[in-house]
Amino acid sequence: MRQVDMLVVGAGFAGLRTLHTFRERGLEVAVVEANDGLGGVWYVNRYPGARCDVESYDYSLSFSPELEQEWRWSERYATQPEILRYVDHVAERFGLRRDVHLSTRMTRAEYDEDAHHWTVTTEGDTAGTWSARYLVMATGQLSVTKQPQLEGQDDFRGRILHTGAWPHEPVDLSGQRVGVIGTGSSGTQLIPVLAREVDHLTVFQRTPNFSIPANNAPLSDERDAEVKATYSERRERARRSPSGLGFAPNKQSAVEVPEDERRALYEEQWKTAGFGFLLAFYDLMLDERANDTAADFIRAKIAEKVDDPATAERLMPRGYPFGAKRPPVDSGYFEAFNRDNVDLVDMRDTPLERITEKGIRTTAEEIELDTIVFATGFDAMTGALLKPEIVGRGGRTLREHWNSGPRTYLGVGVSGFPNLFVIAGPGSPSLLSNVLLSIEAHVDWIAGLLDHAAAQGADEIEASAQAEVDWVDHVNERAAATLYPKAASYYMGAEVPGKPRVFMPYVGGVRGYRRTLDQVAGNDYEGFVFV
Ligand code: N01
Repeated sequence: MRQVDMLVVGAGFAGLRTLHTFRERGLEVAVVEANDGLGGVWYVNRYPGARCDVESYDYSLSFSPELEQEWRWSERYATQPEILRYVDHVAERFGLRRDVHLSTRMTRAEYDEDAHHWTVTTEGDTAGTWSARYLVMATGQLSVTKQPQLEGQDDFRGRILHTGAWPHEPVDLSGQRVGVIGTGSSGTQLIPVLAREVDHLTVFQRTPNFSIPANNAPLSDERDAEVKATYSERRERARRSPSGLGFAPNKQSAVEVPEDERRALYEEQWKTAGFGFLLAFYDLMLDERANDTAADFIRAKIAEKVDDPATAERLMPRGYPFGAKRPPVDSGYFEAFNRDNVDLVDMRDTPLERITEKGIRTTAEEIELDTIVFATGFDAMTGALLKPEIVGRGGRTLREHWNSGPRTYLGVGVSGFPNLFVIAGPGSPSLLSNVLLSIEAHVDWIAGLLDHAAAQGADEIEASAQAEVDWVDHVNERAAATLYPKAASYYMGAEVPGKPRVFMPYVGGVRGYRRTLDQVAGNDYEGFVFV
């Protein structure tokens, strides 16, 4: 049995930051990673067009000023290969690789109540058993792909790909007839790029999306110098902002400003803000009338961009508030439908009946395809946490504990599962924030928590049952006061049939959440029990 102080599951940004931080603090840390490379989502989401929709300067690690200064991002929004190069650079620079066990999947973990440690089983290259005082789940929120099991799928003679598990070798789709199922962030990034490459592209849309233009651009040396001269202020602004993206919320209400002023502001945000468009007015996610003004604006933009009025109409989202499903940030998504080689199949009018040998049959026709791409997303937020068997106090599994939805205290600890910590998971701002900033905040806060335990000579840290109940209630109350629950989104667990419908991330914002974390720490980490 291998003994370590801390076993970290996952070698994406969260796992690597955890490894670095706790190794620096003198703990013996090992990371196990199921993939055969570092980078988590950025290692596997290699589809053409994949890029981050948070600005590069903000979607990067902040713990090392030297790292900040030496890395040169090339574009406002970095592509997946560039982010992966950054991950490799970070791993090299801080000597992280030596403690990462690749191609090694954690399958089971059981808490030993007498010894106060976790016994963890792994399969793969470093198969075996581990004993660790602390178990950190840095498994990501979007790492288990949702692979639809459509009727006839095995009959298809062509190739089936998934955006979230894209092959590592080059995929040449030129001259092919390709079908893409799914129009979330992955689909909207992929579609305009594929449209230029393939012979014919058919997009199968189930729910239209409110997509915002990225306005991506290369970063000049002047811009780079400007950001780097005041990087710490930029980071601080991000930490104090609701989303962790640094946008100061507009304190005006969308329904209280005169129409021409509102329109002018939307126009300006449309050209510059990317994801920040959601913060054009403070009440967009609070008041349906306010939200309608943004939704109408976006629908009008779709009408402007798409030449064929019937196609434009089918691409216009209706029936749920803008922002309640995570809005994609695109580069030429709607414009792609103006191409002669791109067709839209609206699955609300003509549902998909089955996959055939030759392609996809809808209720209206059979569409012949060489390749089908599933851009169908992930079992979000809880997928990777519930995949392995995690057995806590009294033999109770995490799956049992979470059978009506995820329950955490502050998104960090779980009652009944001592010394287990989750990074940027359910119950924290997580996917509603700049997740890199949220990851770093969690790692640093857990470091303080462990120091506090050490100062008391405690071997065991556990969220109390009451603290967890109160936090889950608070998470739900905050969500219920917004428009978020009004869409069938993956925030709500709606993406996987049968998954409990509860709102999973914390909508209270990065700034408010940080205040809560500070308060809890200041009150001797109240809500945690130290033994
Ligand atoms: O997945 P999604 P994604 N039959 O769940 C459709 C992050 N991300 O991979 O809406 C037919 O958003 C589904 O339809 P519906 C980002 O956080 C970031 O695109 O359920 N259709 C939807 O259209 C993002 O939000 C970047 O009706 C089916 C699509 O597939 C998250 O990852 C880039 C279906 C799934 O959309 C997930 O994005 C990419 C079925 N059986 C991703 N099942 C950045 O830029 C699903 N759909 C950082």
